[in-house]
Amino acid sequence: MEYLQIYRKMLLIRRFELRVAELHRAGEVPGFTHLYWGQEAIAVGVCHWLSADDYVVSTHRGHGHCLAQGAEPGRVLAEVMGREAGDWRGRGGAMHVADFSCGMLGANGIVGGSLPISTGAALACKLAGEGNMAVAFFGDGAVEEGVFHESLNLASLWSLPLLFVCENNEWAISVPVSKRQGGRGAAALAEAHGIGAREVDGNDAVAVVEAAGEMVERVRRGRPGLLNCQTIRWGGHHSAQPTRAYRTEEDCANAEAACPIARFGKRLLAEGEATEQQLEAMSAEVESEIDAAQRFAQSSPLPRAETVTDYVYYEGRAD
Ligand SMILES: Cc1ncc(C[n+]2csc(CCOP(=O)(O)OP(=O)(O)O)c2C)c(N)n1
Repeated sequence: MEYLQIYRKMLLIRRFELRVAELHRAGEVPGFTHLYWGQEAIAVGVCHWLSADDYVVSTHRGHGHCLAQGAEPGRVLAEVMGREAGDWRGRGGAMHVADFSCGMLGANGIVGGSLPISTGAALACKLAGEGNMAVAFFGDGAVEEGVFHESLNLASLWSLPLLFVCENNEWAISVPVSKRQGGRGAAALAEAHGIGAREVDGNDAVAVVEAAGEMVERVRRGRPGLLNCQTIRWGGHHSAQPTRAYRTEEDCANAEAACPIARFGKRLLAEGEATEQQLEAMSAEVESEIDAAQRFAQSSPLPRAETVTDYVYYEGRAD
């Protein structure tokens, strides 16, 4: 039953992203947006162990983390579409989706930006002493930044309740990881800082759930951890980028063949956890949830031009 809920959430993220891509092509999403499709098992598998009292900090590819942590699809879509009903009244857009009510502190346009923010959030958790924790999602590109080491060092030194989750999808824009990193990757670097790490197949939902469960347990006991999730980026770096310019047909086909949802669905059927009819019914249900989210977002106005700087700059003083 739990696995069915996990499958449903992965499907929700996939359908959400497919709809965002459609809306982007129709000119309804300002700028461009980085889609999370193909990586759903990671966000859902990790957030499965969190509550709204924990903190999640995300990347530029953040819609999936938001939905996995329990944000309302209509509000997330409204923000992506720049509408007033979004959490930041449409001023933040796709790269700043967030929902503080469920502990989702936000997506982030700065590569590696989730690392220091989550370190601060984890320090706050430790000082509060209430057993909550923080999670930093980041891509393999962030591993090449100095802030990765600074954050690992502080987490280790101060025994912070912080789980680092590297989503190694092989690419940073158009450069493969093999042309950017000389070492043995994020897990080996974490271990050098005294942080326990695990490698996991990020396209295998069950493996992610199990590995994340173990890690979350140790993190809540005050021992930071790192999960290095191997996955494959599905599309272009963002919704408007053609991939064929730098990826081979074979690489793109491999990515789609590794689909975590198809793989999980097959497993649920094989193990008798679900029937074809159940999965079909769930798929229809999720599709109507996305339709409702779109109606909600589209019924909300775009900000009026004269209000464009409202809520952007702080105008008062706290004291
Ligand atoms: C500090 C910083 N440097 C560079 C960029 C430009 N940039 C945006 S996304 C990206 C690649 C990120 O790759 P990765 O962290 O692996 O995440 P992925 O896009 O693969 O999910 C880069 C270099 C940025 N936004 N911030």
